[in-house]
Amino acid sequence: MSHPHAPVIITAAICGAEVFRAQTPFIPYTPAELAAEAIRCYHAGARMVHLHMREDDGTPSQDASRFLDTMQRIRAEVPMVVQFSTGGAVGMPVAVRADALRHRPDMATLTTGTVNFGEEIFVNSLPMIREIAARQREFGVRPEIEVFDSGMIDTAVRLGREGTIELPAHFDFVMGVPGGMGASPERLDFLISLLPPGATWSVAGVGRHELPLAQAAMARGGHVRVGLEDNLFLSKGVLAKGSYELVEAVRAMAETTGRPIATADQTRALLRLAPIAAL
Ligand code: KMH
Ligand code: ZN
Repeated sequence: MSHPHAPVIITAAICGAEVFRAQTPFIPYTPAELAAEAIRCYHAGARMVHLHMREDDGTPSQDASRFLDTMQRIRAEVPMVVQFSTGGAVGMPVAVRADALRHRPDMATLTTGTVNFGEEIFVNSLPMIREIAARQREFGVRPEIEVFDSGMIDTAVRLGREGTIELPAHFDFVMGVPGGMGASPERLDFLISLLPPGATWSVAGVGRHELPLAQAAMARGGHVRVGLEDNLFLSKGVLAKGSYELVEAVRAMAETTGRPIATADQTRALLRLAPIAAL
């Protein structure tokens, strides 16, 4: 495990595919709104943005030109790691989910297993995972392994052995999705115990678990993902006015825990990305 006072990377998951204006007026939809929110999150302390796309009316989308537009707007302003979702919304085919990888974001997600997702199923068969991973390799995009249940870590290790993904890798534990693993510090300790050598990891707690699990991750030397994709509330009954407010809350936690916010260069080094100077 990394040192408990090591720099922390905060990832902002700013829109996802399941949150709409009927639930919160603060969810961004358009590339301009998404980029503005990502930049606010950067200034609040986030060093990576996890992006989904929407049509202007909020319909979930994996439109490659919208991804590119958003990434270019962000990169013009801040040195933030840009991570595209390849999960998209439940039911999207792999060709749609993986299309935007050709625009070469720094990273993209790779979920290494199928999971019940509320009343639906987020399908990731081994052939689907291999296809997305192959496109990531083709375009030099580093995966973030999305883990919704513990077996997904074991699968990632097997995929590493067969050469489908490069290990060590960065893992994100999404904890508290109904149908996936629950959210608790004890489960987090178990997940950490399964990681292959050299892995880095973050935690995304869903709903009311978001900030308590951020604190648990911070205390264990891990990294943290927060944002409206995972949780709408800053405190009980109080909507966050944007993902940036959740990032600010984690930044305050980092200060009291003695974890400095990673610089842009430290972030890229920790995630094994090319330095900014080489871009
Ligand atoms: N929207 C979920 C079905 C990812 O971004 O890679 C999948 C998801 C994971 O959010
Ligand atoms: Zn996502």
